Amino acid sequence: MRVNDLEFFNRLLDYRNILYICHRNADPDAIGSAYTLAEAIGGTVGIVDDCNRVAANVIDKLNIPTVLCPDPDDYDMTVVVDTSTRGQLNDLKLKKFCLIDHHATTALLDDAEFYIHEEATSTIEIIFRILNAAGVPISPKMGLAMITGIITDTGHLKHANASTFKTLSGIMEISGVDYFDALELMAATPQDISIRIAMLKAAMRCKVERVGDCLIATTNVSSYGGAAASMLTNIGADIAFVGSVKDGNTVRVSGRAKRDMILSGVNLGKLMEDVGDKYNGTGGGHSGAAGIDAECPLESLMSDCKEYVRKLLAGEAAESLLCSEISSAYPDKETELF
Ligand SMILES: [Mn+2]
Repeated sequence: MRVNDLEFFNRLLDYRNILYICHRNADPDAIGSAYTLAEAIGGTVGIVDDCNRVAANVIDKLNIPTVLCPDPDDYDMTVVVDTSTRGQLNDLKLKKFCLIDHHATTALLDDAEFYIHEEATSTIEIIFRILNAAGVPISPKMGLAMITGIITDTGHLKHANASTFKTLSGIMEISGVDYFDALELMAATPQDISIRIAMLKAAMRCKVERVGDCLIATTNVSSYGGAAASMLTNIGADIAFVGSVKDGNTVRVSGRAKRDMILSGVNLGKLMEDVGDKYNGTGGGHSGAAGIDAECPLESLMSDCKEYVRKLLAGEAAESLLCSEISSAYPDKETELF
């Protein structure tokens, strides 16, 4: 059931022991959302496996207490934050849960006790509204975590809209945090040599296909697929798909598309959802940044993604695939949602 901002807050007050769970490879939007709610209402920040580099740095610098691989059975209520598929929670068994999310599509609404789901440039933006509605003060630590989440989810504000800036300004006013302090916190994020190696390998293995004026780049890496796909669109690809073989039989494809592609009708979130369905996998995300996890040969998944784009560009796509909303096309562009 969709609830309004204040109702979301008030309902959570009924529970004593709440788990706020972030998607795997948690980013600052997920961590900031979970932490802010935990500070405002009480509860535990849970991480399903790992955090990305910037989020790990935020947790470290702000001393945010987190629990790794929590069991939802140990809590009265689980709040799923910034997450649109069960796959992003590593298929964690959820007992009673509610959801707060800003991704274009989400597969979790039906089973949620209650939820707020709407497109915004970050989940933090929705959380800020909730705190305002409930009259909860924002501490400097909460403010820093929130601002970091907004900056990363908007690709360093490249994809920010009027509401993003209003939220940022509100957070700074209420928490007293300087924008500079948030930038400092992020600048302290250590550069990891393994990411740089992955980017170079992705570039070496890259194949390019031209369809009309569109360049589709495909490659594979064992990790940092999302960052590799972003890199390929930054160096010239219009659309990039990066495959990774995960543990066991699971494979993952991360996709990124340039803004022009989205304006001409490409919606990677929908593409990943449709291709994921075919393989009983989980796919989804934003129009410009999305991913799939499935148990199937990586080659088939990659070639289906490419084939889907070819058809889309040839005008065979249904109207429903067209993306009209550009504002939340890349919330996680600079981080690695998938
Ligand atoms: Mn997000």
